[in-house]
Amino acid sequence: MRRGISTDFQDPKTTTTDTTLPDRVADPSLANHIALVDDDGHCSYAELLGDAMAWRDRLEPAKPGDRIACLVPPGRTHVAIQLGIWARRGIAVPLAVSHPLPELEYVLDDARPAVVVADPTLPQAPHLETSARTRGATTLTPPPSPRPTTVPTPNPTRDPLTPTDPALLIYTSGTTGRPKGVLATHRNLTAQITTLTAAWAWSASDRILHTLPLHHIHGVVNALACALWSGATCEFGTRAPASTWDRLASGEITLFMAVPTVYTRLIRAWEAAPPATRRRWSRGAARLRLMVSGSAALPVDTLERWREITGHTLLERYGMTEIGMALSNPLSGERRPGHVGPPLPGVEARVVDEEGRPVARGVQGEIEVRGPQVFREYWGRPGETAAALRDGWFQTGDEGCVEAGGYYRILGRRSVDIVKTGGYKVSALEVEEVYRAHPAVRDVAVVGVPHPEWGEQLCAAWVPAEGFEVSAGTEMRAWGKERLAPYKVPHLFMAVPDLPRNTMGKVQKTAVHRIFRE
Ligand code: MLC
Ligand code: AMP
Repeated sequence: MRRGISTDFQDPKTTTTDTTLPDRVADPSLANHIALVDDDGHCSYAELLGDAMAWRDRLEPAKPGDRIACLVPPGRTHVAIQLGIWARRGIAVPLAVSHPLPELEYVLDDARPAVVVADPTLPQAPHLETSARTRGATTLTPPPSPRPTTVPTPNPTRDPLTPTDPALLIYTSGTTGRPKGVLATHRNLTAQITTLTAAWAWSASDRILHTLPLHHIHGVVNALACALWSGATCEFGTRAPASTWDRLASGEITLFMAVPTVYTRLIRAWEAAPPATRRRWSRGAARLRLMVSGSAALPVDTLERWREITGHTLLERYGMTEIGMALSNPLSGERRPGHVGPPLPGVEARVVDEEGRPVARGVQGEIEVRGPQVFREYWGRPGETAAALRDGWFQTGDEGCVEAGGYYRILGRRSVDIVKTGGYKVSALEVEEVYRAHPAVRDVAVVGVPHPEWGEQLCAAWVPAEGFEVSAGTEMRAWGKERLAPYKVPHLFMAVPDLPRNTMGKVQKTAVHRIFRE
């Protein structure tokens, strides 16, 4: 039985590939270190574990391997629930707090959680609870703040967590329409985390400003899990650019990670600020040790402007929900603009042709990735899991090439129907399917058009149904927001008499692109 904070996790005195994130969090030497900072204050690793053990007990109805869904905003409660789920050997299914009910119900139907935890202050919570109960799940509500003091109690009858236990189910859009659940085991997560903590030299003296959502790996793994693994402090901040700048300039933050859209917004806020504020922000931000960009291509002019403002050359890296991070510019050494660097330690990557044969340096092809960080399966979709892997290599669907020094460059995507907007991946087919149900829509084609802020912006060309008036774009957006995640709703709508088609009758997406670009 373990000393110290909790007996539920293994002693991490020596970290191996079998050490799990909860083991690390339970390291007694961290007990008094600040783990998290959120709107309610800060908590130590001991307090976080106390909360986690209380959640382990509250999640009683769940058995090992059960899915437990969590609709709780980023902060101490969210993290404690995640650790409590793992203490029960359950699978954490983080739900997006920005999603409307139909998106959340889709995840309930697909993941079939045994327990759903919903924060009652969120507008979707009462409806989600009803939907969850209708589907046979138990619903739980976090206690209101301030939290009661929790005393961790060991649970000696519980089976210990094993590295091959499934840990995390993240929903991500794919080429086949509705989102798929990407299942990672604890061993996958350990591999994803340890390659980053080593490559970016995380330590217990780090403090990250965390402004990312917790239903995607950028926020869950790269920012939160790496901080907890390292015994560092994770501070949850707001997305408002001025408050982000103030925290970056505070002198307390050592690390920051964001998608390119956020850097673009921070640059805009800096340019609009008075000279004294600019000087304070720039001076303060220069003191961070590392700033990272990822989840979408970082435009070279954004990288250069950020360098002028803060003195930091953003470290750009490349990853994916299914594989964690695969390629990264170095912490020390050349961070090459427009490139995502060589493979991270422990990750194998290559570029292949249509037949899966590796191509020569400089030649464009599909990027494939192999290694212990690659996910276990698409939840409930064995056929799609098998199709995504070729001889153990995961086919990313991204096009790239390898250049001098082994640095990769991302050149595009195989499918025109995958769009990256503000760092979120969206399936154009899924959006089209939803809009086809609109009574005024006879047909619709959705594309991602290059955009200075969003990277790509979703645009929809639609054919009005006979007898219906053309709805305004704002009405179309409002209709979509009731059914889709906000970032899946096109920003631009254009009514057209017909969609451009080829001789086979297939919609020509490049022609639809042209409509919006022109
Ligand atoms: C919000 N909106 C978006 C959007 N986010 N539209 C398109 N794309 C997006 N990403 C909508 C809002 O609903 C709103 O509509 C309008 O745009 C303006 O919203 P906002 O309030 O200004 O946006 P905000 O809520 O601040 O969100 C912007 C953002 C967010 C950039 C902070 O999109 C975000 O957190 N992105 C990060 C996503 C992420 O973590 N990706 C990682 C995936 S993992 P209206 O009509 O109300 O005005 C991965 C692997 C890897 O990719 O390599 O990391
Ligand atoms: P997701 O499926 O949400 O995990 O998104 C993964 C996708 O984001 C990848 O397949 C890439 O298309 C894209 N991506 C991530 N990082 C980068 C980057 N640095 N440059 C270009 N695209 C990126």
